[in-house]
Amino acid sequence: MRAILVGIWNRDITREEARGSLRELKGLVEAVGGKTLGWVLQNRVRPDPKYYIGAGKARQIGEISRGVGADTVVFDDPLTPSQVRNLERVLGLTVLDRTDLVIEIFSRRAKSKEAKLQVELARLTHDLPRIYGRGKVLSRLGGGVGTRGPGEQEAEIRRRVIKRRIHQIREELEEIKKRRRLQRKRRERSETGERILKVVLVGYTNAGKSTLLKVLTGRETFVADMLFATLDTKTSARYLPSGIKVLFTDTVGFIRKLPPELIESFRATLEEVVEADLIVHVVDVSDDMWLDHVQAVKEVLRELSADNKPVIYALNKADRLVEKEEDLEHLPHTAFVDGKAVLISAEKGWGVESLISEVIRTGEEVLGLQLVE
Ligand SMILES: Nc1nc2c(ncn2[C@@H]2O[C@H](COP(=O)(O)OP(=O)(O)OP(=O)(O)O)[C@@H](O)[C@H]2O)c(=O)[nH]1
Ligand SMILES: [Mg+2]
Repeated sequence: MRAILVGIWNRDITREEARGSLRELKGLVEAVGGKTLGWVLQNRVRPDPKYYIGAGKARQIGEISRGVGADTVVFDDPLTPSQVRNLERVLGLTVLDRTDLVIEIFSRRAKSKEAKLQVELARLTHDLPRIYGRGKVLSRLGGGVGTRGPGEQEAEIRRRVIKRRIHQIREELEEIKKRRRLQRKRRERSETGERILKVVLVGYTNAGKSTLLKVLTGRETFVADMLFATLDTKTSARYLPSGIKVLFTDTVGFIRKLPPELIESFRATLEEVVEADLIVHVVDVSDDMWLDHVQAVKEVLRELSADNKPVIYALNKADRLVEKEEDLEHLPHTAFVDGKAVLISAEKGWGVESLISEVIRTGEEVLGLQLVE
C-alpha cells in the first residue's frame, strides 16, 4: 500500500492536533506494511456528508495521489459506507479509514481463539453495512478497487451469511466469557480468607503495560515496539509483605478514535477493567502527545463505565527524559494529571517501588471500605 493521508482541522481539533493524529495514522499504515507518501490537512467546519472533504478537494487529492504513484487514500476519521463509495468513484483509488487499519492490525495480531473471534466480529460488523447492490464487499485491504459482483441478490445472500456468522460468534464468545468468569472466581477464592486486590493496567497502545506487568509480577509477556502488541488480557499475582495478594491484569491498548466496533467486540476482554478495585493508567510520557493519549484512554474508560474507580498514573519511559532515577523528582509531569501519579521507567525498574507503595496505600483504602460493607 502506498498511501496519502487525509484529515481535517477546525475549531474543535486544532491543526496541531490533527497533524499529531495523522502522524499516528502513519504508524498504523506502517503496521500493515504500507508506506505513506504524503498527507493533506483541510480546514473544514465539519465533514462533508457525501465526500467528507468535499467533491472539489477530493478530485484534487485524486490527481495528486495518482501523480505521486499512490494507490490508497487513508482518511483519519471513520467514513460512512456511502462516503467510501462516493470517494472511491471520484478518487479512482482504494479508500480506507482509520477503522479499516485498526481492524486489520488487530486481525494480524490476534493469536488466541477469543481474540480471533472478537476481531472477526468487529470486521463483520464493520463490513455488513458496506455490502451494497452489485455485491461489492468493502473489506478492501485484500481486494482491489471496484470489483463488481453479480448483483443485489448476491449481496443479499452475503449479508445473510454474515448475519448468521455474527450470531454464531456472539454465542461462542458468550461461552468463553462464562468460562473466564468461573476461572476468575476460582482464582479469587483460591485460599479462603485471603485478601485480594484486583489491579488492572490500562493505557494507550505501546505505553509499556506489558513491560510493567513483567516488572511487577515476573510474568513473561509479549513486549514489542509496535501498536497493539497485546490483544489478550493476562493476569498475574504478586504477594505483598502484609499477605495481601494483588492480581495485576494487562489489557489491550487503547487508541484515539477507537472504532466502536472494536470497543464493542473487546468489551468482554475489558470486563477485567470493570471488575478491578483500582486502575493503574500507564502513560508513555516520552511521547509528545502523551496528554492527548491520557484523554483518549479516559474516554474509553468512560465508555466502559469504569471512570469512577481509583486511578494511579504510572508515568512511564521517564528514562528517555532524564539520565538517573534520582532526577525523576525534577520532572514536572505529575502535576499535569488529575490524581495520584508516579514517574517510572518499567524498563530500568525506576520508581517501581514507589508505584507499588501507592498501589498498597490506595488498595488498603479500597479493601478497607470493602471490609466495612
Ligand atoms: N525506554 C523505555 N522503553 C520502554 C519502557 N517500557 C516499555 N518500553 C518499550 O516500549 C515498547 C512497548 O512496550 P509494551 O510493554 O509492549 O507496551 P504495551 O503498553 O503493552 O503495548 P500494547 O500491548 O501494544 O498496547 C517496547 O519496545 C518496550 O521495550 C520504559 O520504561 N522505557
Ligand atoms: Mg502489551
